[in-house]
Amino acid sequence: MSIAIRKLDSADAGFKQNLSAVLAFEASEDEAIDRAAASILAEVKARGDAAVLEYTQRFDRLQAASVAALEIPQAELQAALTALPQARRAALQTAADRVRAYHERQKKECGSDGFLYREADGTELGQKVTPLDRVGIYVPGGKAAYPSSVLMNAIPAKVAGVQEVIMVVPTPDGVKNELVLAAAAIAGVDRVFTIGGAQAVGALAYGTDTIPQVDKIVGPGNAYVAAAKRRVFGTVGIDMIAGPSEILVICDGSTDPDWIAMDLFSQAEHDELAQSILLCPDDAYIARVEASINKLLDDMPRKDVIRTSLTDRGALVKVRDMIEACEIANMIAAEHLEISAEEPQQWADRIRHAGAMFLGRYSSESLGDYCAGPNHVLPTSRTARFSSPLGVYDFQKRSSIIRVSEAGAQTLGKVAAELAYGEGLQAHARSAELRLKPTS
Ligand code: HSO
Ligand code: ZN
Repeated sequence: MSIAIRKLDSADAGFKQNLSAVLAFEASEDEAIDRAAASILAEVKARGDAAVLEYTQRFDRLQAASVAALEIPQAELQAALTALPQARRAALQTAADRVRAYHERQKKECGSDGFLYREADGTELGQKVTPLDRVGIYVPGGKAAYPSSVLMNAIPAKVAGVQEVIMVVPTPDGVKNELVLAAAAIAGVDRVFTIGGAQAVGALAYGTDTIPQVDKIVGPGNAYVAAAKRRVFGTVGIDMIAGPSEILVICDGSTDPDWIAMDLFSQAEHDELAQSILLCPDDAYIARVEASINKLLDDMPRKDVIRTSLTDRGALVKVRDMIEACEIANMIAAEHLEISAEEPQQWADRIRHAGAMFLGRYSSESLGDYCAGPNHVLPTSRTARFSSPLGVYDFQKRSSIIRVSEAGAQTLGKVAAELAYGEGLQAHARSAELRLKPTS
């Protein structure tokens, strides 16, 4: 059965509206889910461990005498790593090493040591960068349990200097995902608890007798987890709320169409709501990609997910030329952008909005998902217009440094007092003026 993937042409009247309709995605904010998350959070806040135990029993059918019994000891994490087949363990290690190396470079290049400078009168001003003390990583259970995401969330935290990384992972019926545990061991996660859902978010946000309170919670989860994260924001920091995965491919028609078809599949297979779009100036090439899609789909174990995703949210778009492709790509601001072209750099120079750019035909998006090195936690749903990949900087914060000299207090004191009187704030003005030397 051939697949009914939508075809658009930028030369058609109504193209803009049609493209907007394809892109439209409203994260469903279900009120019932939000209410349920709120009540779970309130219970965990009030009753701590006891509530966590009850919800874990109710939702995950996992019974334990105490929350402490739901912690996986480090020895068990290490054992999961040792028990992996050799090739899988080596791949996990290589991925972790490369992700760590990239994020160490990010720490160095993004000026994590802060700065300090001195003005002529001796006043010193600066910025000090410090890591967060303790971070919680939510790892989903079930179909979205990705060991690679454990690496992508935990490694930048550790590189940033976070002292304690606490991972929570729902473990329905007590069935553990050994690869997730092995990834936690390799990434240097400090503590792992087999809890999940809004109750785990609450435990991390408020702390319980057993689970320490964290400063920030990162990592994707289901709708309850997302609702809970939104609600605890302010008590703790949170990362972005991730939407379905997206890939946008710009191709000049020079890449094997099978490669492009499979790249489109690679994100489509995540989720029925995932989005895969091709932009190409060559009609005949688009037809070849479509033929590849139809040829390759049947062999994919996740073909049903891929078919739904491509039919509901995918598109093959004929553009005027590569320049127009770049303009459309900026509008879409995709999570992943592949520029599969002979001379990708000239097109990459035109891109301003994309979570991650994959340049040249050998840079398949899937390499970025696992082991190229950059983070695979990326802004989705057009948020690449204003946000960035998860990085070391998400686990750091900055403090301003102000060290005013005696001479500086004279000049700044007059300026501050003047403005303070303007705001009607006498104590501010007097505080500055008390430091002024009497003029003789
Ligand atoms: N592409 C996903 C990450 C992932 N892929 C994990 C495979 N495993 C994020 O957009
Ligand atoms: Zn992926």
